[in-house]
Amino acid sequence: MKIKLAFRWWLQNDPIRLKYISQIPGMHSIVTAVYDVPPGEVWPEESLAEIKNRCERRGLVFDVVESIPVHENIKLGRGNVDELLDVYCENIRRCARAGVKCVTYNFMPIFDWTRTQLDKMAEDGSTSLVMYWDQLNGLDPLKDDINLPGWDASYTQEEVRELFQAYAEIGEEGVWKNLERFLKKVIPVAEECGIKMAIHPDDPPYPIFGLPRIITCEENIDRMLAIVDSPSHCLCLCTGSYGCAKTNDVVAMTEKYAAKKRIAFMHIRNVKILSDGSFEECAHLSSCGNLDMYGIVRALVKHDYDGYVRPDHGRMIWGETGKPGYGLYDRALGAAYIMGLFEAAEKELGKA
Ligand code: DNO
Repeated sequence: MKIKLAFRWWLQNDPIRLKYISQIPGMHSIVTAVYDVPPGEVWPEESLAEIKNRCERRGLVFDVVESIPVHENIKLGRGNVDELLDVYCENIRRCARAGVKCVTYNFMPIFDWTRTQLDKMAEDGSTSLVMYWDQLNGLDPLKDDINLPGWDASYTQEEVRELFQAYAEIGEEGVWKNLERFLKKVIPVAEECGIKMAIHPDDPPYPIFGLPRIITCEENIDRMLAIVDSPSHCLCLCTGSYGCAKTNDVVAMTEKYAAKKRIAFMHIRNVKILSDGSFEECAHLSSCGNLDMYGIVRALVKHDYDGYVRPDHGRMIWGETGKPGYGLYDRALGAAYIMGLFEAAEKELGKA
């Protein structure tokens, strides 16, 4: 098998032991980051070395970082951007020295993913993350206090309002311009030190509260990839994020970018879209949601994908408690299922 199976682990904040992760069949890589340094600051090399050593003691490899966060001033193109870009590049170099091969990041304004509830209970008693439009509609970020679960609580509501205004002023084209500046500076450094940068899509891939979101669909991915032509300029193709917009054909997108060798990291999970466009995260099996999981894996195998794959968000099952979306049990089931799909696709395509 060419792919490297990976698992996200939250260091000291994770109740899951590395030993248990290493017991998942086929597990290879740990995906993590230095989480105790704020965006815009340099990561201590000792922290990276410690992660590497801890993983190695369990027979795992620390070679994927998720994420080096992009400071808001870079996305807004204001203030000390040049200094922040230098710090970003320095972090890439330090990761490379610690053995990292792939760095995930995103260019989402203000917040990472958006959900309205992190523990929605399904009929079988499992819980998962959901986004329901009726819980978002009617909220005005410039007037109301917005405290969605999972959103960065370090901002005051006043700061959030100021950021919303700043993004409204620059709009989508402003974000594109700032992404271009970021890529032109960062990708050559990554290429030089043998790291693939993997951009995570906006999750969900459409505007939330009018915030400009640009990594959303095939057309925009093409525009983004054309900014810098480098084998280090890649996608983190998150099936569940792209997949919660019905207009995205995730199998076709996987096929296209795998053929171009522009996928470095696959986040594989399924998602169930409801009639009003709301969505629920569900178990990994194709039959549980809207995505054709075999189709996605088959497209990867067809183009000899040899990058990283991780089971993405799982449900909470079997009474497990912990970080929503990041329990051990359902993600381990996801990993086993994904490996099964790879084995089947390799046999079907004569690549076993
Ligand atoms: C959600 C994750 C994202 C992802 C970042 C990458 O659980 O998929 O938070 O790590 O967007 O920068």
